[in-house]
Amino acid sequence: MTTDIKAALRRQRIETPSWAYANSGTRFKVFAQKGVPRDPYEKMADAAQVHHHTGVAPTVALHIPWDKVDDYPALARHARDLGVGIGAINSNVFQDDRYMLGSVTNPDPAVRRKALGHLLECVDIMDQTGSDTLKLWFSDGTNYPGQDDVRARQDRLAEALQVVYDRLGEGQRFLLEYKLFEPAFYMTDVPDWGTAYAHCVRLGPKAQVVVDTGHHAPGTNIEFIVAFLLREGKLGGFDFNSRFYADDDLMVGAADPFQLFRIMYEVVRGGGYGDHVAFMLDQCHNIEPKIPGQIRSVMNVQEATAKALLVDAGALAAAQAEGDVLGANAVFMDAYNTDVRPLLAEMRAETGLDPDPMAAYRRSGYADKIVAERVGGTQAGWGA
Ligand code: AOS
Ligand code: ZN
Ligand code: ZN
Repeated sequence: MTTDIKAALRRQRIETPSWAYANSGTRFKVFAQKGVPRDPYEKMADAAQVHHHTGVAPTVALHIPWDKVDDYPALARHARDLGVGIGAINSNVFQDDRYMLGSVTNPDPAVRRKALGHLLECVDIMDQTGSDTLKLWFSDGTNYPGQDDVRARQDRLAEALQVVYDRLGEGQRFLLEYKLFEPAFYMTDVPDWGTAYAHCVRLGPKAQVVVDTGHHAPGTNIEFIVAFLLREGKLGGFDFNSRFYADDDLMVGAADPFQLFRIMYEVVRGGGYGDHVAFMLDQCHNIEPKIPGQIRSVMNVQEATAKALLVDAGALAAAQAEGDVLGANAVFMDAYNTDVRPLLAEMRAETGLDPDPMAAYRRSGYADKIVAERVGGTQAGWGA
């Protein structure tokens, strides 16, 4: 059993986001850190460190235009030379003045064309980098009742999604992300999984839903959404993070490790623990150092996964069939309450990694090296 679990954990792939290595903050203050990358090439180098020490983070998500370069194949080659690949391409139709009233749902057709042009450019970048996944998040929505026609906005969204869908090549897909609120306050055009799901179902198999764990109302049963989407073949992946209040983008598994376990259990139970559900991190490290922040997050996902894999499926099914409420719950909690850190340490050692990735990174001297080397130029920041 432990051998199977270790083998499954060895196969896990967790994608880190390029923007996690850049400076970030709140609308009140960005606290710049020394040694932060100055361009996408340096972001790839930092991501490679996370993979080097954990062994399970072989891809990096790009965000366009934050990671805009002249030569995408060269960026992909650079990443490959460092031991990592390009993961999902994240589009950005929320930072241009013209998107004040929306991007693909904007009442002005010229603005809609501009937004669509960007999304198509992102598919071009997928072609050039070998990425197979486009991640679509729209900040579109309205602030006041009556501000725009809610129904017409859905039509405009569907129209744009169809064009992007038709442009996807063989082996490419897009993931549609939903978010309850923000930046729009009254109405968001893709506010929940149901909306994202309905659009994806209409489009076909290359359109799937991505669950950003921070994008729900407090108390939402996210694992139910996961179970449902998996059952329908529509769960494309996760943007993992933690929230206390809203879209806080804190380290995954930090605020509510039990929730992360429950989510991972449904992933395992629903057969989503394979290649097609992408485990991506979508986090910002505002006050903690970035590379170890990502390493910690990867380890948190691994721990939740190990616990999910430990659930005794036979004993659970038997207790459930007998209507043994307390027995079933005990089987579930036994797995959650198991300390899986020794198992993970063992698994890492068996693959030639240091059993303690955090300590290994600290000892590596990489943090001091980038502080010394990365002088001059402009540090990358969230949004630039
Ligand atoms: C925004 O709230 C979403 O989480 C998106 O995934 C976004 O593109 C990403 O967080 C980068 O800002
Ligand atoms: Zn996200
Ligand atoms: Zn978010």
